[in-house]
Amino acid sequence: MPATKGIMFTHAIVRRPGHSLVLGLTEAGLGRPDFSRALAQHEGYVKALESAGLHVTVLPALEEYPDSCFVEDVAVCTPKGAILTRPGAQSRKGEVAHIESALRAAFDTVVTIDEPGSLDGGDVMMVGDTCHIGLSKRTDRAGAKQFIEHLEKLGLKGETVPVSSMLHLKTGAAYLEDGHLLAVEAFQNEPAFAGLDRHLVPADEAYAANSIWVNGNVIMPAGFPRTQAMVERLGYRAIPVELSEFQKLDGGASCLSLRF
Ligand code: CIR
Repeated sequence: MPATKGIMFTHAIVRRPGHSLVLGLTEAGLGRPDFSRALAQHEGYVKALESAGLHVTVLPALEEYPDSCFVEDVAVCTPKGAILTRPGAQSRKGEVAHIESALRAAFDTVVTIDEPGSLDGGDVMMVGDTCHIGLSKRTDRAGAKQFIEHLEKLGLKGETVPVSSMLHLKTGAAYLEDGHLLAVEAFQNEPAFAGLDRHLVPADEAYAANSIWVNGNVIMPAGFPRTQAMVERLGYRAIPVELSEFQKLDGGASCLSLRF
């Protein structure tokens, strides 16, 4: 396992999917998720986080918000404080109020992104003390500007990256610490990532770019053998988890938790 300099996570927050999950936003064209299978996959995901050493807080399902299990989008956790976001999708804006108390219990500093800006946590990828912020269909310049101002007050930095052809920045890129970036081909020549060692996932395994580093482990979707072999060659312990029902809603390994 590479000797990681820097962060170690101790906690994660997840939210159980509700039956309304089947009504979640999607552009994947893979059909509707099966609720029972999604619930079982979510339990497997929680076990994976625990096996990577995290204490996991499981929040109750919110039936009024079909996409609310994708907790990553409603907040960004940094070592210096948490930032509550203002999601770009109208149907998701109300989710933020429901995560606030869990974050206030864990962080001394909690700040907010306010109207008119919008920002989804799935567009924020932290590399050392710099957050790369995807400008996407969900995250706009006003949201990114507020976010960068918060980061600077916390002693961190932020810079924007254009994101097209995918939902969020982390739909197609995962920082695995130690200078390693797992990414889809679209980010092959992205100047913002010039200082990182890019490991490109095969085009037919693009979904596996949405993976997460957790304390030397990489939690990744099951069924992507070449990406898994690449991750293992880099010295990480790969933890594959079944995520097919969340893939149907454009969500993956990073979207389902907040790690800190
Ligand atoms: C959405 O469209 O908002 C959800 N169906 C999927 C969110 C996935 N989140 C993420 O990539 N961080």
